[in-house]
Amino acid sequence: MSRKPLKTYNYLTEKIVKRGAAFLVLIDPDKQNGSLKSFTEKCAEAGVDGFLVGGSLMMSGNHEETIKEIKSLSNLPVIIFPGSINQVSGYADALLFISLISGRNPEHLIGKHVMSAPLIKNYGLEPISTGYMLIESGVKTTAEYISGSAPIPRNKPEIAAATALAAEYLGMKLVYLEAGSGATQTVPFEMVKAVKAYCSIPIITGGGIRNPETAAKMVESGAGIVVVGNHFEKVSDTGLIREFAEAVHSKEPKNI
Ligand code: 1GP
Repeated sequence: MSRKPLKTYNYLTEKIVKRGAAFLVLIDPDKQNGSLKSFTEKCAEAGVDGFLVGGSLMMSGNHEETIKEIKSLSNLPVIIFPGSINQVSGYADALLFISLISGRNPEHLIGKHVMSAPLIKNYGLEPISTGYMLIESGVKTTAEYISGSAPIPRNKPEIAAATALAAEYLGMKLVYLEAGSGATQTVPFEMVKAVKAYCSIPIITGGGIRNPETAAKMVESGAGIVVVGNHFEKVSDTGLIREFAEAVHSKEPKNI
């Protein structure tokens, strides 16, 4: 299988340039209680730019079947957000090749990558090199517990900025500021601003974003990609998803 290199990454950066930011919805195969078909269709209709699929654990959900089903229902890109090596699948468009740079656990900095790189190559999957930073959000998150790494304290934006700059200098393509799925507190806006002021690769952020106002403020603060997952597991009508998409898309589409 061969795909155009950086196709999905270029799609995302083009969204950032043309619409101000990109809006991704996270689908955790473990947390699918409603109809995936109807949810996927609602997202496509509401102006979502793509899907992240993954989770820290795989308790019951079928990761690959979920990817296949989303791909059969929409033309939007499906990007794997891997919680483990067995979430690598050739059916997706791309994969966030995440290195947990807020932590000091070598397995999550480079170990898992060595194991998964040949698989990614064999599948022809587009890896998007991503510096992944856990940000303290009030409670211990699954990612924090599983990875055995401490998050960046929320009152230390300068640590986040320096870490993001290191990611940029290492050649990473995105920097992910993560409060954790279902977090009670999102990544602080001040931290997003500090990272934006210091480094020039796009910022992706998520964790605990529950209303369009917060999503819009993330973009104003400098986020290029906003992710919502948990909130739509509870309420997911097309109108609400559209409000989020419009809040993230700070620029109107040009009718050329
Ligand atoms: C989690 O950033 C994502 O990895 C999304 O978080 O599920 O809280 O929206 P939520």
